[in-house]
Amino acid sequence: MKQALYIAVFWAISLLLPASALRADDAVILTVDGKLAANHPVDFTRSQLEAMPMNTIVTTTPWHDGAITFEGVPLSALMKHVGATGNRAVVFALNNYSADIPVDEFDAYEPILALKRNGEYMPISDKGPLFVVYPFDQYPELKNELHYTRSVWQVRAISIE
Ligand SMILES: Nc1nc2c(c(=O)[nH]1)N[C@H]1C(S)=C(S)[C@@H](COP(=O)(O)O)O[C@H]1N2
Ligand SMILES: [Mo]
Repeated sequence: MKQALYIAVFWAISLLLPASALRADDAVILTVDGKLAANHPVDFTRSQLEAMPMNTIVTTTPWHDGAITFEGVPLSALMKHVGATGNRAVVFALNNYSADIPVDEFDAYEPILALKRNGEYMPISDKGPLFVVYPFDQYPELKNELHYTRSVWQVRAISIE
């Protein structure tokens, strides 16, 4: 009987919580696969990404007005975390867009996989949940079409080749 009561209580709590609160902690938002130390794909929830060293980039972009503060995981740190051994990262978006980025560039320019823009998580409808952001203002040589094509938003997966 006690067990039935516990089940009823958990069920009642789950109905009261907004779906987003339940999803935030256990939904996989990023999968990294390909040439990795582990011979299998590695999944990340938002909190697992946030447990990694985070970095902030303040920059203008072609898609926003004025300087924006982006916060997220440096792609170089993500590569170390998964033990990437390939030299090319193919970044896939939820809309099936993809772009190739040489892994070297993650060390050279320290782009981040941004989770937040001006302190707020980004919804899918506004370039979230993950957005490859380069420090364009710090390295003006990045302000070209090639690096705009590498600025993948709505990122869902990265394949190391
Ligand atoms: N998820 C996603 N990211 C994307 C794209 C896209 O279609 N989907 N287009 C890319 C390309 S080709 C460019 S040039 C830039 C700029 O896109 P815009 O011209 O639509 O602003 O975003 C890049 N990031
Ligand atoms: Mo483009």
